[in-house]
Amino acid sequence: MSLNADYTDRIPNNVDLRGDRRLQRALEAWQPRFMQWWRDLGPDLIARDVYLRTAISADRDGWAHFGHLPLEEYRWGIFLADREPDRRIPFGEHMGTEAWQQVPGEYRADLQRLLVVQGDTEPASVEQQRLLGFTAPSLYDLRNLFQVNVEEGRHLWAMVYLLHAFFGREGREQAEELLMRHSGSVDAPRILGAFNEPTRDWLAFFMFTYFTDRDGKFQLGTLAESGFDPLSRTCRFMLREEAHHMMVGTTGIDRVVRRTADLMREHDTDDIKRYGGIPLDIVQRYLNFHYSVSLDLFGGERSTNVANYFTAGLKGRWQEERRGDDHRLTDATAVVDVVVGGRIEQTAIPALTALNQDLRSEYFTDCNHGVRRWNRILEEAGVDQKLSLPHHGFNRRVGAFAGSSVTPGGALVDADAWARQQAEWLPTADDFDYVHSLMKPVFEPGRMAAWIAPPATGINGQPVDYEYVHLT
Ligand code: BYC
Ligand code: FE
Ligand code: FE
Repeated sequence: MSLNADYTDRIPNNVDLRGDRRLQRALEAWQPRFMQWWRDLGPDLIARDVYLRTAISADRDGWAHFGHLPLEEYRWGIFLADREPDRRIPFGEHMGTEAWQQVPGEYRADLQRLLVVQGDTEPASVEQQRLLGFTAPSLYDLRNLFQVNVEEGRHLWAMVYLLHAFFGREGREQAEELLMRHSGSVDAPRILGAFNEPTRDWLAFFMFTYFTDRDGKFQLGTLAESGFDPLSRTCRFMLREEAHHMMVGTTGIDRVVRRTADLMREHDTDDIKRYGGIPLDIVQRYLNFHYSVSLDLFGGERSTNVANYFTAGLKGRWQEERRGDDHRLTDATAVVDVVVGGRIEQTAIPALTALNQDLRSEYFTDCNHGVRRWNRILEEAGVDQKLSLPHHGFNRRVGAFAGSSVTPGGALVDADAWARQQAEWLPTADDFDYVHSLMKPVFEPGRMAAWIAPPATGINGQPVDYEYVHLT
């Protein structure tokens, strides 16, 4: 086998790496650093092998391959969705012109910034989740955690490829720095707030994959519209992997809620701690936290950054092509919230500067589907209580509500009132301690921890009691 073929085997790809030796060498130099980072800050629990899905090609049916392998042998590759012939820029001032295959000089800095922010979140989430393996509630869940982790690692590869291939020396430097910032680090934290919060336990993990990975889904959706075609194609492929992360979050919370509801009904009480379940008010507080920090990921409701990205054709709207307007928005206005004189009011601003809110409202609608699912589970179990999303002003650090105290119901209150009631709304030290006390590993095939119901189905048609992970 020639050296070339051997090398392209090491970085599976559909971007013809062999045809670009400089790029190949640059990525070859980055690969061992990635592996070092994975060993240092990736999953701490080392399993013998894990039943993983690996991306092996980008075509519609054949892209995923399942099999047991050690995590370190996962083949992190570079995959772009197929190129659409004659693709046109679907929005902004260049709308209708041919999509770019190279970076337009005037947008270089903005594009690089978007790639770096996107790329920064991927390894951050792996760092946040590194200890969870030790307390997995089942082998099925352990496998899903690892699957999410390797795919977030691949998403880092996706952004590093674009930085290396299109941004020269600066891009390579940025790719290095993606491995040097760390989640929660005091000196070199990750860029966005939510990615510096610890993911302490499995309830937090399910909330994170439901709410924070879902921000990923929506941000990737806007970048999939990008006029910069390689970015668009990369994101289209990433979105297919993201669907699994959504599934892990949605069904994870389903299962917690189901178990909680069953215990409440069986023992006819809300106080299910003594039966080893997670009380619904704790679930609600976790939900309040993860939803609100995820809303911060959309940026401010009024942003010239997002207006510039849109006008330039770099970042579109969710499902841009389905929008019935002119896709330029130069004269349109939109209504956003402002806090003035102790009241929440609405004000009209240019629609372009309100695009973060536009995306956030798409996200809100999607998040609500989950809440409705969980409430149906409660209802079917004969439990009256319901879960709900807190008001979008609740617990915000970014945007119109930063610096204000807003209750989950949407009332503006003073800082004292907030401080008095915060323990009802956000997880308390006691909540963390209690949930932590439940986090005992269950590593016997098919068995589940007592705080969570079994999943309805296994992975890839395998039974729930399949040996998804061999530990030793
Ligand atoms: N924390 O103009 P503004 C994922 C900064 S998740 C800290 O209102 P803009 C994943 C902002 O950078 C998806 N800083 O915001 C999920 C700006 O700084 P500069 C990740 C923040 O720029 C789970 C300033 O505040 N992808 O993939 O319109 C597991 C003013 O901001 C925050 C993306 O985010 C914050 N939360 O929008 C694994 C897509 N929010 O420029 C993976 C790429 C804002 O003044 N990023 N700031 O220095 C973007 O499109 C935009 O940068 C943002 C912010 C949507 C993040
Ligand atoms: Fe990702
Ligand atoms: Fe994800």
